[in-house]
Amino acid sequence: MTQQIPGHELLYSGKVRGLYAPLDPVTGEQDGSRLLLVASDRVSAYDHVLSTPIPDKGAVLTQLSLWWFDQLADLAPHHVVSTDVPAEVAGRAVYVRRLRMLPVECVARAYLTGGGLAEYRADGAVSGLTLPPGLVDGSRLPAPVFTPSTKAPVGEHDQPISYDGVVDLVGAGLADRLRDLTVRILLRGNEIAADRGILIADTKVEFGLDPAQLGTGPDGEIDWAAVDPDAVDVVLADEVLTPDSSRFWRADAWEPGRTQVSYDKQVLRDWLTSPASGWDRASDTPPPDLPDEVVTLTRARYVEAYESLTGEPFRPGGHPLPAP
Ligand code: PZK
Repeated sequence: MTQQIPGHELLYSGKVRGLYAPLDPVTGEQDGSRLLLVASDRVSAYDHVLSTPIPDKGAVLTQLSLWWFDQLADLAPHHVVSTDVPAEVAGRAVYVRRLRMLPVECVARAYLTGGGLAEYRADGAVSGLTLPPGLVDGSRLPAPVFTPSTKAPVGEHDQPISYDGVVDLVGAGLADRLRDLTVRILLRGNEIAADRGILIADTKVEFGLDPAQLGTGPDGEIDWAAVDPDAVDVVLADEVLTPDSSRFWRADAWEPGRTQVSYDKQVLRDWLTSPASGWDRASDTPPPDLPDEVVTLTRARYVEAYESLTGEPFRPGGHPLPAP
């Protein structure tokens, strides 16, 4: 299922990505300071990982994340160390600093939909924050809100938690840093994306701390609340502002009051739920293979998102053309 990479040991595999530890070529021991984060071409829809890959999806998302890290560099340091990766994952992997990850999924929402909308309909609030009345699916919020969740084990869904829940997990100082950084990242993302015709409804980011600044090694329990939040860098990790970590909408099609069209996955969802697929979403059966047209159109959507946002042509290897 998950790819083997010579000289690396697989540590975790998510639905569509894998995390590897590079091994010392002499001792065969893990290099405790770095990880290789690999994005595959797999795509998920309706809680299934589809059997048909989307060519170049892993490279598009990796290159887009790298571009965003650069756009966000004045807000937060990031974990990327090098893009010089093994040939079998070229363009779709990065070496990163091995951090101690904070046990919170940091979510911010600029528009109301999905789980946030469900909470609002039930309580008039999201993550304990009361919102104005009359909001509908797709409404822009008066200001982005921090709606964190706990990290669920692979295969399970994250559970929303209140801000006080984050304070209990990491202490008041780190909780405030996480909220502030997450909201600023979404604000900056939308400032940039708005000029390119894209709305970023919400996003999930993850942060880690440098073990060297904690006085601990790569393993062992950490009392997060005992960390002085002003004595450590809160490092932006994982991927950032990609279509897998965020909801992208086309600005010109935004119409509050209905489910918005997904920038990347709409073609795929429409086909899966059409009679043409022969698939019943409510059944326990896996979705069928995708037809070539759906694959081609979905790939084009990912490439279009990359090119619209960055203003640069997508190149699978991520390498600029040599100067003439
Ligand atoms: C880390 N994940 C999530 C991502 C997966 C799982 N820089 C880092 N240091 C230590 N740990 C992580 C990171 C990062 N990024 C990320 N889990 C741990 C994840 C991709 C594939 F299977």
